[in-house]
Amino acid sequence: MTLPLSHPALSATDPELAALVGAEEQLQADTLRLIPSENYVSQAVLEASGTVLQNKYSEGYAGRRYYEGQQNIDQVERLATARAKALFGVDHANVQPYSGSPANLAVYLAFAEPGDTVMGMALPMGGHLTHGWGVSATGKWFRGVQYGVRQDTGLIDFDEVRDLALKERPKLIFCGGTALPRTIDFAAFAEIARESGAVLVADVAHIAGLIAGGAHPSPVPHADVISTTTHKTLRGPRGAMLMSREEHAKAIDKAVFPGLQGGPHNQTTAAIAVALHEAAQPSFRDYAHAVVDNAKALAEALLARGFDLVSGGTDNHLILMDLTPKDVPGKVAAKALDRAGIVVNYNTVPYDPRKPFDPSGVRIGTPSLTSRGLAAEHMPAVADWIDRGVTAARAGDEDALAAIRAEVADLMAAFPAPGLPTD
Ligand code: DSN
Repeated sequence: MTLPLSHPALSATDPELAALVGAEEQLQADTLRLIPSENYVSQAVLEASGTVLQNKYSEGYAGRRYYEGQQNIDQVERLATARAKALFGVDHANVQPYSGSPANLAVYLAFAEPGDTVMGMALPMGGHLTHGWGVSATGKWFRGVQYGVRQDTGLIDFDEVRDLALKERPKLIFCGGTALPRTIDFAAFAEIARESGAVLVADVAHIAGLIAGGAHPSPVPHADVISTTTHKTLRGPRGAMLMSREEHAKAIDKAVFPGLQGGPHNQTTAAIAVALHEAAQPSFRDYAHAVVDNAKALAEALLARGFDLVSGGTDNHLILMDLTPKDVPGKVAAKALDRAGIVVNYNTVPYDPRKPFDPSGVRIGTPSLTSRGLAAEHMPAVADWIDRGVTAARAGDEDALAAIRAEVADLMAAFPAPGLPTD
């Protein structure tokens, strides 16, 4: 289905750029987007993020700015902050971090000194770069020690985490990550952080929407600090938030501004406020539970087709597949699936013998397709396309990939994506 042309002012001023935006809209409409950290924002979030609020500088915090003319901006930020506090049940929220990595860097600035030991899950095990991984500033300026998952179960071994924490005495312990298909046991991490004298940081970027919708346990009251992006399952604009108990509020605010950032992106703050308002509605609870139901249904359908899933399945929105038994490298499969209109990302699996740029796995998730209204009954068809796509990747069968692409576009036409132009 061809989408109508949109963005008249942009088209008039810069047709070249407008054409690229139009092409991206068409791509997002036609394809099955399975990258677990992506989503479709609502039209309301999209509108809020494209407003004149971005014309305004507002270094500082509401009521304490370094520029005048904040009559409306202060209210926007207060609204976003109040909504974050109410939705997640926290004492304090800072909605200014530009994205997840700066948010996490602000946590280091608030609680640690360069050279201090910090602990997080190793990136190839499912952690995040900013949890002290070597190539990141957090691993260069701090001493990162890393835990993983057990090779036999794909699950975190809390005895190993405790032993490491008691031996290394890190200033910070990060829990959460980017490729974790299972429920995070915040209470277990909190106990270890208490025993070892560390600040516990729950990085819930991937699962913030599930937490808000009651489909994953909350890190409140276990974590000292909660870090999240706002654009994944939470379905807001690209941005981030830091939340904490009152005792840490000053340290966090000071670290974000003036410690790390200048003026907040007010148009993003506004769009975060809208997303938080949407996430507080009963329909968002349905959405969050549907994301998990769909992921479980998809995992079952993939297992039935002989796929090897890390940890044997999923509790959340995400599935990590090891394609070694299918005899196709993750990157080859991801690129073939892309040609078939199924957008995934290649990913390391725990104990991956291959390199991160050419790993054994593929990471998929259900936040986007659930936003379009696909339900558990559609997951066998999705698994079938993945299965046929991986088989075609192994065989180099471009005709089969093209056939899948047409079938995918056909189904997606029946499920219009939020925020994309309609007639
Ligand atoms: N890039 C994000 C993801 O895809 O999980 C993590 O920052």
